[in-house]
Amino acid sequence: MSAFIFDVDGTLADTEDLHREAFDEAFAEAGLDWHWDRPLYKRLLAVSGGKERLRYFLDLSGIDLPDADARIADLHARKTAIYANAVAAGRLVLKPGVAALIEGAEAHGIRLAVATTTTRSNVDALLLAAGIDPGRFETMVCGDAVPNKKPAPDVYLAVLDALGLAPEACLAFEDSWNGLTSAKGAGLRCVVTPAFYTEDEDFSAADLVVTDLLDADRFTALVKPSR
Ligand code: XBP
Ligand code: MG
Repeated sequence: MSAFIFDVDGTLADTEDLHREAFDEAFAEAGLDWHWDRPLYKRLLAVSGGKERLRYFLDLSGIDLPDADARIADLHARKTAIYANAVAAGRLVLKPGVAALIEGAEAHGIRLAVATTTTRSNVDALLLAAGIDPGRFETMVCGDAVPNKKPAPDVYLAVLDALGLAPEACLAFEDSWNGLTSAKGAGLRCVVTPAFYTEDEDFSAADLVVTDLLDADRFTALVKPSR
């Protein structure tokens, strides 16, 4: 038995600029004059998790937001809705090779899972917009389901536990240093396809760094050596 465990943002699709736009729209709707441009967002991406990223922004900017926990939760909920609507409207496409890799894995009997920091509804919106039934992934561990987000290994350890598999039987797919570090902390082998915001990060710990996920056989062979 073997499994592929997929990160979502930056790996299944290059999503982060749409997350950034959704944050900005939520700020504007709430009457806040905050603007997250690309250089700032790149810096903020050091912190995974949208709510945690918002808090990091407040700390960096020296903003003392009254009732911060509740305001962050409200802003993030609105941002999530804005993002999911944009995804459902077709604003994103899967990265090259992703759909065929999912098909190829299933054809080889390789089990599918998701290990992500993002919110579950964002994952469903992305897969459904791409015509992929989320139910094809037998396990999804998302967002707040674990106490510590990437680069902590918690999310991958939770997926391995749910699958009942040892890390040696699985292959993780990531796009960022945070994600790679999380996967490696759980003892997994990891393929990295860098994304728009992560291409200059340190991937020296990766087992393989590729520009795309085309040629599914290259990856299935890593968990299913041909006899
Ligand atoms: C990426 C993240 C997320 C997204 C935004 O997760 O760190 O926080 O940027 O999504 P991954 P939320 O690469 O692990 O998929 O606002 O829902 O957190
Ligand atoms: Mg990612």
